[in-house]
Amino acid sequence: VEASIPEPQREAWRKYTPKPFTTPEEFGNEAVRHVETTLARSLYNCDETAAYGGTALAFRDRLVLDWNKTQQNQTFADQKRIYYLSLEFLMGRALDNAMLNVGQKETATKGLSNLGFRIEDIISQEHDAALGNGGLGRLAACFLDSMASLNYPAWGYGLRYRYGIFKQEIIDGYQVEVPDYWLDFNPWEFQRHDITVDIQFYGQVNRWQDDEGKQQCSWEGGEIVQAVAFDVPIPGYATSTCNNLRLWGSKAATGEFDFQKFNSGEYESSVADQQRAETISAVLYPNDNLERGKELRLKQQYFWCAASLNDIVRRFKKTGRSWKEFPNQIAIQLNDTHPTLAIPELQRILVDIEGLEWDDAWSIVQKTFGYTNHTVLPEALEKWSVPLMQHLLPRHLQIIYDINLNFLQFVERNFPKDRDLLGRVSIIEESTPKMVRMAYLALIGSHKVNGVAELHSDLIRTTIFKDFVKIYGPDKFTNVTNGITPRRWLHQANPRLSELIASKLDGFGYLKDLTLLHKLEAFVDDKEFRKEFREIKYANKVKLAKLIKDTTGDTVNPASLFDIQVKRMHEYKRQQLNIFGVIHRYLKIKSMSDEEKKKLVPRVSVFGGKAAPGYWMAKTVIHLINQVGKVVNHDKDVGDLLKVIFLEDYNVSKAEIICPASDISEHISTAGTEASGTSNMKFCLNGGLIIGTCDGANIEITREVGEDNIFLFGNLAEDVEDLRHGHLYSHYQLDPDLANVFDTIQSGTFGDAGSFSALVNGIVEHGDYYLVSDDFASYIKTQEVIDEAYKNVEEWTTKMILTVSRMGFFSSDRCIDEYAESIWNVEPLVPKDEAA
Ligand code: OX2
Repeated sequence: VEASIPEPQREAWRKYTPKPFTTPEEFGNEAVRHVETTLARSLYNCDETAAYGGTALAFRDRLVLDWNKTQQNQTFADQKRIYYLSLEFLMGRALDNAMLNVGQKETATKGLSNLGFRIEDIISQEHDAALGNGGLGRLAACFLDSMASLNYPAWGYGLRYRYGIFKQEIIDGYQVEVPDYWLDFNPWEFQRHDITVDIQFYGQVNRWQDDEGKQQCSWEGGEIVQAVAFDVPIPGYATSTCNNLRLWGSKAATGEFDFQKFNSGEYESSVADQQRAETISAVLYPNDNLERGKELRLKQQYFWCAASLNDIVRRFKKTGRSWKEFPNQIAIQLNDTHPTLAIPELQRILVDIEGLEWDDAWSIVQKTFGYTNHTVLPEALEKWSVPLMQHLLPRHLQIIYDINLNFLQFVERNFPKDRDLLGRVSIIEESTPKMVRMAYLALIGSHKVNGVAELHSDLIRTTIFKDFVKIYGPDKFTNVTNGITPRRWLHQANPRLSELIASKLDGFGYLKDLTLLHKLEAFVDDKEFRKEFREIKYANKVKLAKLIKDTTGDTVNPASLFDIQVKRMHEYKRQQLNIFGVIHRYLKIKSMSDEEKKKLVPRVSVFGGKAAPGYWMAKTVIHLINQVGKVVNHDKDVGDLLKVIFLEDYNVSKAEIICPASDISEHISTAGTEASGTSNMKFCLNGGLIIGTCDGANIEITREVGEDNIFLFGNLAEDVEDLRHGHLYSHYQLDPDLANVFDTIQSGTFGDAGSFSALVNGIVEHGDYYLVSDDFASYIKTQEVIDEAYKNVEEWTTKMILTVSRMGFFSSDRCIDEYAESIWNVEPLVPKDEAA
């Protein structure tokens, strides 16, 4: 109260308050002022970097005004809020998104042009915010955009990594990792020097009885690290709602402890403490769908969960409500199991610090949390060793054991005759060492568990969480099929298509209700529309061809069929199947007559994606793709008929160029392994067709676009287990075309055969876990169907248009409304001046 301007002076404040720019001149004023004052650069020293800085700061000012207002409104309204906890937010660039969301891109384009700059050049100065690995982190970013656009009161909580996902360079055909230091100029964050939380690690637990004979616990000693808040504004599209993403950075605590050290002359060791504390938020772990049990990772997880919960609880306590209202005010969503420690942490706060009874606290905890599972791959399911947890978080381990005890007693009461069940569902795995199963803890501590596509949600109910469906009943489990934000993935990435659609649909309303796209079907026979649609696709391919030229030096013909697979490199995603198919095509071309060649559709096979630095097999596949490219791209017999491109350093801003430029994209995981996939949606939304397996969201995409508009192949998830079993217990006959591909690799055509022997042997001798050999023939056949279909330009155009018009379901807006309704029980808070 004391910190606010007194009533009589508020009129003056309102008069002085900055007004948002609306004309190119006003924008120019702001941008130049920032270049000259904030950045201290002059007319004679303003390059594109400085112009980016001025532009970003001008837009930041705009966002901040909305942001302040939104936060104030949300505090006054005092209704239920969403807290989305994610270790990854793969945001990409912010400027273009900010300009489009506040509806001032044209203003800035003109203003910059007056100053002699092209807006594309300015936008591309920005460093990607790459605080994520792949789909999981990008999903979190799309959700932030949707929550703000739909006016949900929501905050994201994450870590402020100093180094995001590494930059990938390809040197001599091999991946080389380069650190991604992205913070030297980041105008989008605000350090909140006043918002810090002390986070404790190690130490021991003391138990005693208080005067009333009640058991008390306290966690003492150990070391303290300070969490500092950095806030990032998240503007909604066509609304003044601007939400907050709070990222925690780590610092040494500035308590007495350090001060003493410092004064007693231990300068060096206190600096060392500082550095040790800062390593907690130093680097994003570069693994996608893989957990490696590193102590520093567990420290990151606790650091971030504890800081976020402290913040959430502090805000709740200011409202003066009683604890049992906590779940009516707060929904916390766990993005995979990475934030699971938030569950025992909230229980600890409520019981040890706030003095609630265990059962009352536990009921609050369960009602507050929801857990989203993103994978069934065993190597990605998090487990932490009990001794490690005992050492780092002794009180939390006790709490986990107590949660487990109560849970197992509950199970025993309800299923008294099933002894094996207790061992199977225990949070503690009885191995050496014992392990804490984080997915079970997340599930038990939440009121809802969801998968991310229908097949995936069915799979978790029937495989990894089968016993829990029996224990809790089916209602605890639900599905929310993933989605993507059409603002970034259509409007921003493909402005011409977005414009064309708006011209047919009476404006851009469809960007806020993507189901309106269905109205495009009425134009499927409109000649002019079809022609423009094709021209746009072609222009996007020209743009990608330029990116390929600039980064690899290779020339590709935009009239070719562009066949694209971009995603993290992983055996389950089967880039190896794709490159074996490419080799097969190469061999076929080599054996063709000139007459036969004339009938062939020229193809460009584009790959992109990072391999985890320690994932040797994934790196081998990158190497093979590059080696195949070297041979094929310079083979005179082949010419334009086939080009093989590996685009280095695939990231969000490259995806914005790539997704609009595909004819076909590949989503070819072994059935049952890809929980959803989200790039499949991005490609379709931009008029690209899909070759894919019956996996993840491909199945629902098929349901929406119709079987005629997608190219499916391969075995079904239900048959995978038997097929694997078959490989292990009998010798199988390799498809002759695949055998031929392997012979070619082994003959040294693509360089040292030895480099690729593990890849080939994994399939030929070691059980072919990902069923490449089982799906190869149908993959090749389907690629031939695609070649034929592509020759028929008219039919292909129809498929493209129908696909786009049927993608309405896959907006992340639809997903967020589903979460809000079925999991969070939260309503939007529409800004006053926007209420209908
Ligand atoms: C990914 C899944 O692999 C992908 O299928 C899904 O689309 C994405 O999450 C968003 O739900 N790490 N990354 C994922 O899961 C995990 C674990």
